[in-house]
Amino acid sequence: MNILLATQNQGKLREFAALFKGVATLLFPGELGLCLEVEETGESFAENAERKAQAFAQASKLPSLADDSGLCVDALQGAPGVHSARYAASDAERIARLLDELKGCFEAQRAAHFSCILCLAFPDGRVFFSKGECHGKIAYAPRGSHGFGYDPLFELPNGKTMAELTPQEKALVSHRGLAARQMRTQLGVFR
Ligand code: ITT
Repeated sequence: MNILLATQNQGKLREFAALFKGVATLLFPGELGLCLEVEETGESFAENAERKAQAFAQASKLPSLADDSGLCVDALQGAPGVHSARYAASDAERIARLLDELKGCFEAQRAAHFSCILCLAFPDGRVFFSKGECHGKIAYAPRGSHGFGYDPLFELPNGKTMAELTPQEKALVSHRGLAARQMRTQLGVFR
């Protein structure tokens, strides 16, 4: 089955290529000369994932898989959440802003989780969802060089940040890995 990945995020693209290896043939928007800017005006990850998946499925006439994800911090009442990508202009600035907002927050107040909703949309309008969450806390300083986004600041229960995990280790525990495995199970039914 050919599936178009409805994302412009290079970090997500790399992870999906590994997560769906052998299950589906993934196509990337660039390969099809497709450049779509979908406004993420939804108030939930699910709404935004569906918006992106539907837009790409309609434009390409191919089954399209979108990921809407983000980091939810307890002490910030779930922020940055659906606004994670727009929290600041670059990964470094997003990390700096988060550290700044958590200044003075002790260990117990730094709980956070990554959330990921996947939506697979078919050109005929059918949509399928899967979900994954990964719980941990916000470190006091960034560590590690793997991954992308907030990974260097997200500390897992084993004491390592997500950016200190290899891509294979991240796939086993991450919000995206969990959601992808759930979607892969559903794809078994669709094939
Ligand atoms: P697309 O909409 O094109 O897929 P995006 O980066 O705008 O790309 P989102 O709106 O879903 O995607 O924003 C998710 C943001 O949350 C992302 O840009 C990162 O900053 C953060 N994020 C999501 N998953 C992450 C992960 O596995 N590791 C670190 N940060 C992550």
